[in-house]
Amino acid sequence: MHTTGSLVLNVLRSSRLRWIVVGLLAAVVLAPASSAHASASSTHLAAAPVLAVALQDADVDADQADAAPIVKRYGPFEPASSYGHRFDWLFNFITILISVSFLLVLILLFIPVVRDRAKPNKKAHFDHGSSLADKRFTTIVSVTVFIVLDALVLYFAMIDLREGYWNIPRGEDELAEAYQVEVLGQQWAWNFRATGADGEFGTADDIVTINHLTVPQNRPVVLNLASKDVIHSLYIPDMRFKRDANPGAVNEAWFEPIKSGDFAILCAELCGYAHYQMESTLTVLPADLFDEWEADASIMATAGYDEDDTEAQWAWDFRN
Ligand SMILES: [Cu+2]
Repeated sequence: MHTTGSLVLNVLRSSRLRWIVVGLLAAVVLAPASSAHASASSTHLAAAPVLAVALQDADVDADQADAAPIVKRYGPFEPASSYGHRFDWLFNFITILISVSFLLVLILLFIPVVRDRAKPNKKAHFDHGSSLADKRFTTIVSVTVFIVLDALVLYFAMIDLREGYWNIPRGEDELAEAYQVEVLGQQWAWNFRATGADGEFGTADDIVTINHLTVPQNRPVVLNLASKDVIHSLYIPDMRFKRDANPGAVNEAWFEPIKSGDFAILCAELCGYAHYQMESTLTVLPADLFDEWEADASIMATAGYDEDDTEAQWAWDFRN
């Protein structure tokens, strides 16, 4: 207790540390006040199409009512997409590679520290390593490390990108099997649009939702991403998926869910003070349930379609 007390006193005596303590206390006191302000401003989103709210309610019915709530996890978790294991493998590979290198460097540093430690009558000798032999040794070690670590990681990363992340289903045959979605980011919500039963974007039966995307299991989900205002980034950790949504451009991406259930969707680009409100839900339904859901949602969308609501008609020609 005595040492804890004197430590606190020492901290308060040091002027720089004192300000850090004051800052931390201020952060603790002010944090609840600022989040209250943010949620008060979220009422702006009430202007979003009524249809989306209706659909959100609709897909929580019957089949979804007993679905488990999203579990907040902090730590490694199994990928839920067909290419997720690739990125996990690469991540583990890099972690092991740099851990081994780190240990090796520590050992190499430790050997001379122990071997050449201070002894009576032994004087330290300073060497700037400027001889030709030293330069040669340094060059060989640097080039070897670069080739073994960086080039190897780059090589595996390129394979995963080419065969996984960049391998977007293209062409009529592949697209016919895929589920197409247009994603429009805005401060602070995700707008999702699917074609509905007619397979065409920009028609009355488009399934438009806010902060909730429903997709089929075991079918590629092909996405077009854009933004209304600033840069956002669609992030679905379980799918090992992340892609930016930029204003003035349409980005293409894809993933294939191999597990059904509810998963978290986030925005991974700090896009303003209510950035956190973009937390959304991805629902992956097995094929039969999905077909039912799609048919229902399409009918409801047609029923709720309002020609005059131009703000809700943001579809574009799907890019692929
Ligand atoms: Cu955002």
